[in-house]
Amino acid sequence: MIICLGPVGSGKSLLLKKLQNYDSIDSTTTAVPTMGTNIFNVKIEDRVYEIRELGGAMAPLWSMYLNGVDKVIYVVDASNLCQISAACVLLYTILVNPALKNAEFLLVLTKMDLSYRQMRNEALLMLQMKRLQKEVRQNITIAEASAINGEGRNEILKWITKNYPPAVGRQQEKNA
Ligand SMILES: Nc1nc2c(ncn2[C@@H]2O[C@H](COP(=O)(O)OP(=O)(O)O)[C@@H](O)[C@H]2O)c(=O)[nH]1
Ligand SMILES: [Mg+2]
Repeated sequence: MIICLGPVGSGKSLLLKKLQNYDSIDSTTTAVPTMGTNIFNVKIEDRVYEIRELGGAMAPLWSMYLNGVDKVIYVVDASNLCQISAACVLLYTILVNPALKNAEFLLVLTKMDLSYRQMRNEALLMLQMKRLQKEVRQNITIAEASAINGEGRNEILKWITKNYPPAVGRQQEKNA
């Protein structure tokens, strides 16, 4: 299974919507905060991948959903450096969770349309990525994205499909 998590308002829902459908989002789209979990079925080359979003507000309960997870998409708002240290703590707590010791991680710096390149480096520094990558055994890939202009979309889709058996035949669910 693939899960997507990150702090409240970091941009998970909008990013997953953008992965589902390139044309569905523009600057007029508004999002409703996720209270529980959302399932997004993302179709990539005729295969459907199920991605479960865990709302940031339920971070204390995340560990209940980690069994059987192969891939983790961790979303950080790159335009909001004030949120970064909280994002770092949450990321660390899931990286050290035994259920995820063999999982692959994708760290997505999103809202790059509001950010600028230097802030990306700043964000990675504040997340202590260099140190984390040395301390944990999982492989962490880093991507930059924007749900508004579609930046990073292809890279993320490629990461999802890499070495991954698809969840075929599942019923397409409607996402709120
Ligand atoms: N400019 C910009 N705004 C974004 C982007 N992604 C999300 N947002 C906005 O950030 C807010 C929170 O997004 P949402 O996807 O609901 O966050 P979630 O709580 O992580 O699911 C919403 O107002 C979105 O419109 C992005 O890539 N660019
Ligand atoms: Mg959400």
